[in-house]
Formats: sequence, C-alpha cells, structure tokens
Amino acid sequence: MTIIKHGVLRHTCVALVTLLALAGSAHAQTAQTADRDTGPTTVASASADLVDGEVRKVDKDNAKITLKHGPLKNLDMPGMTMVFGVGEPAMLERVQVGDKIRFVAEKVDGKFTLVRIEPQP
Ligand SMILES: [Cu+2]
Repeated sequence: MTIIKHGVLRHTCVALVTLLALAGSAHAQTAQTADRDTGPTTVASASADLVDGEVRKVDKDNAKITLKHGPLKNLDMPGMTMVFGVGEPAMLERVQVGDKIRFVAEKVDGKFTLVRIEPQP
C-alpha cells in the first residue's frame, strides 16, 4: 500500500511540473491577448477548454444527453441544464445519469453537440 501511494505521489509531482511549465508559457501569451474578453473569440482556442458538467439524462434512442453544465465560453452560454446531441454514438455508452464529466460542446449544423467528453473519477 505504501509503495503504491509513493508511486502515485511521484507521478503527481511530474504532472505538476509539466503543468507549471505549461502555465508559464500560457502566461507569456496572456499579455498579447489581454483584451480578449471584449474582442472576437477564436473558435480554436475556446473549444479546447473543457467544461464541467453533470449527466442528468442519457437518451440512447435519440442520441441525446441532458447535462447540467457550467458556463460555455465558446457558445456564449451561462450555466444551465439542457440537451445536447452527441458527436459519436459511443459517447452514449460512456456516461450514466449522475456522472460528473468534463466536456467540449460546439454548434454543429445549428445544434448543440458534444464533441468531446471525459468522465471524471
Ligand atoms: Cu446550455
């Protein structure tokens, strides 16, 4: 048990260093895009942000998932509970009601669609 915990701890440490390195480079870019909140948002960078959500309903017949979600910056949407389509049917098998997930949603053919989901432990 102790050995396993130690291994996890070291792993976390490596991840943290990587994160810090990333944060450092991100910070360097912030100066150039300081007014991005008022300027046009580039879809590419906004869609990379994972948003917290909680699964409220999984509708396999219609390939839809109802999520209670946090603010979606790329869609200019506040937090709410709503229905999303799925980018691929396999997503329906990966989540259950009550699951916490992180996700990316985009407007595809005029419909809000989950393009990426990552179930949280
Ligand atoms: Cu919404």
